[in-house]
Amino acid sequence: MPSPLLTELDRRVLVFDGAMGALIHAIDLDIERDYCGCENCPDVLVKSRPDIIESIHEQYLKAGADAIYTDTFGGAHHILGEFDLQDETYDLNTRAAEIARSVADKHTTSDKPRFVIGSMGPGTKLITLGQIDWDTMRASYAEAIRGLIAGGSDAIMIETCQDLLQVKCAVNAAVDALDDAGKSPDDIPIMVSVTIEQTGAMLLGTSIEGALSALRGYPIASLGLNCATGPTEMTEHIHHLSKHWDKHITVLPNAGLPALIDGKTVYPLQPSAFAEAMQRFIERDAISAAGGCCGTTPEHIQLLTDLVGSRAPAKRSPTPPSPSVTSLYAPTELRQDTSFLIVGERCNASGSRKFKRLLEEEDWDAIVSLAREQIRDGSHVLDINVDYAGRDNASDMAEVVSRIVKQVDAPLMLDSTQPNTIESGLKRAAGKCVINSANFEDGPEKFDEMCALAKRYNAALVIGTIDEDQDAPMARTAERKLAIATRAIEHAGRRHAIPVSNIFIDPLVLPISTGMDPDRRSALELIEGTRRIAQAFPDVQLICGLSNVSFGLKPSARVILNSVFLHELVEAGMTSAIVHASKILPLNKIEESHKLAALNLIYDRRDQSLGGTGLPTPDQRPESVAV
Ligand code: THG
Repeated sequence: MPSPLLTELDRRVLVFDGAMGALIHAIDLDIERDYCGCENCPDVLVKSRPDIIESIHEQYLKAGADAIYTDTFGGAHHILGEFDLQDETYDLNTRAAEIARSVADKHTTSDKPRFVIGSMGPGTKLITLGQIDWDTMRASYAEAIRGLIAGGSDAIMIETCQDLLQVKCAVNAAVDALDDAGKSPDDIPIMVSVTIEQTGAMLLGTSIEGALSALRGYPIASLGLNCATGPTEMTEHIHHLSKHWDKHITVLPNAGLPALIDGKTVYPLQPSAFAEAMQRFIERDAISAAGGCCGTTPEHIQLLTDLVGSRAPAKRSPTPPSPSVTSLYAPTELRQDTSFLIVGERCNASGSRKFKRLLEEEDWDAIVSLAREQIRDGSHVLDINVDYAGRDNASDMAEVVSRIVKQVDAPLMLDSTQPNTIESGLKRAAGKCVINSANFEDGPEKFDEMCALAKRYNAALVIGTIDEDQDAPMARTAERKLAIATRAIEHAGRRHAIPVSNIFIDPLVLPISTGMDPDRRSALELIEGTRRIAQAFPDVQLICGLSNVSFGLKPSARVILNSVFLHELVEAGMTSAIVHASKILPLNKIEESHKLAALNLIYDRRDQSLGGTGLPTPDQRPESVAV
């Protein structure tokens, strides 16, 4: 059954309720009797004092609220654990939802249905800060959500979010819990509300642009803001969502910025000023739901209801943000206007002697420095490859990623042949990552496994043009590169709903310096393959591991060949490359004769001058492959 809440949200602007904590605190409660000895755990009141929670719901519904939040802000297993109440997780959530449900049903009329929103707060432990891990948090939220669903919630609201990893984890918990209950996010929508501090970013530094990029692609019905500030400070962020987010927007500010008066926290914004500020969001930004957070009262909600009336949401035509990946902080567009997306290659155990040594020595600080150095040299994204026989790769990935995400402002490309190594990184990167890579070499099952990871963690995905062909799995001709790319894009789209702009096709750079005859055409087949794939799929990203082309040549020759080859590839439609950024020269810095020599090699023009570059002539190889 389509969600009644979503149907109503399409029809009119809804008013959500206001603060619960302050109304509870206003009542003189006994720590032993009412809080069961758990001071500061309002979640327990649904058992010990349901009358209080009922009366707060009553007050908001009487004030006209269309939806009320369950008293479960701290109701997940890992949060209740701080009070030794973890075993009550399911019961407390069920009970809280049942209480809200019965009061909401009592106030429901044919022209004004009332809704129950299952609330889930962030808790006190964040994955990005290493205070809890993904699996523990996911199980914890899933249990709470099963209770919220059993008690009759109309929606799951992941609210007051500070860490994108927590949001991604909670969304996955919700999808799983809904699935267990035989439901989908179309029946019981998943809503997300992030908290942007006065600094202009989430607690861990994420901008609204970063949050939007990292969360777009999840099956969430709404994205909005709550807490931390009053409406005024939310203006720019809401405006950004209004311009670029194509689903519902919810706004629940505090009653202004708090002031400390006589030792008490006071929220200054009066109901009329609050409602006026919200009116601007409704009219100008076409938000779908308005309510209040800290410091708001039933009076605030009453004025808001009067003002909203039964108006329909304003119209807007959001433009989707450009395809991007993100660090913990901000997005990086996948299409770079005057350049290509530069992916730093050096954090790679088989691509850098230095990185391999640092990994052996477990010198994590120096690894972070190497990552940072690449950003300074111009990389937009960092490739991370810790595959190394004899070490625990998943654990190395965890160490490296959890450090880099906090200390370097760069989106990550997690590079491994093993899904569990990649997942270990995904569980620790708050932003939107790229998975490197999937292919059909071991059949569609392993390919599907990588696609499933891309979906679960909302990551982009590199796909190499390799298939099950036993004799020659790697596509060597332009034609096969296009054929495998086509199969991969269609498969990922049809089976996994991965949009084409989230896919990087890697048409495979092979060394042209081996001296072996079949390798001579590799570069030009790659250029032609790139051209055909870019033409057939204008929105797909194209990537390659550039330095592979010149394996075995001496360093000065590699710089020339790599740089000239990259230029040809970008002309043909390559949008991204894994490179050593400081070793790419602009063409005007390369001597004409050297450039010509590189082009002769790339296009397999035999018997042509090589201009003293140290590059082998096509018919000289391999003797001159001097390193
Ligand atoms: N496609 C995709 N991913 C990839 C590759 C690819 N990931 C790994 C690799 N290929 C791209 N990365 C590198 C990294 C380093 C080098 C080449 C490719 C390299 N390193 C020097 C060498 O081996 O001679 C070492 C330099 C040093 O020790 O500092 O050339 O194709 N999707």
